[in-house]
Amino acid sequence: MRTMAPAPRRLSDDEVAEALITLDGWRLHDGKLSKGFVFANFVEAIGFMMRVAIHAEALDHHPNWSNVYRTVQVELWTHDADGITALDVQLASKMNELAGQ
Ligand code: H2B
Repeated sequence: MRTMAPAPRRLSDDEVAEALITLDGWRLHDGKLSKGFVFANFVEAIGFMMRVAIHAEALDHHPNWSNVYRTVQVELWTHDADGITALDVQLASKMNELAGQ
C-alpha cells in the first residue's frame, strides 16, 4: 500500500518566476503552470501522454491536460497545496524532456 506523502510546500511568486526561466514554453496562467505542446500527428501526441503518464504515476503527481488531434494542452498545479510546488516544476521539466524540448 502506498503511504501518503505530506503536501509539498507552495512556492512563492518569486520562486515560480525563477523556475519559469528554466522551463521553455511554460507560462503562468490562472495560478497554474501552462503549456501547449504540438506534435507531428495524433499518435505522437498520445505517445507523449503515455510516457508522461508513466512518469507522473511514479512521481504520484498528475497533470491536468487535454488532447485535441496533435496538440496537448497542459496545466500543472498541486491540488493538495492549492498552488504551484516543486513537484509541478519537476513534472514540467520532465514533460519538456519527453517532448524533446
Ligand atoms: N497531482 C497533483 N497535480 N496535485 C496533487 O495534489 C496530487 C496529485 N496529489 N496526485 C496526489 C496525487 C495525492 O492525491 C496522493 C495521495 O499523493
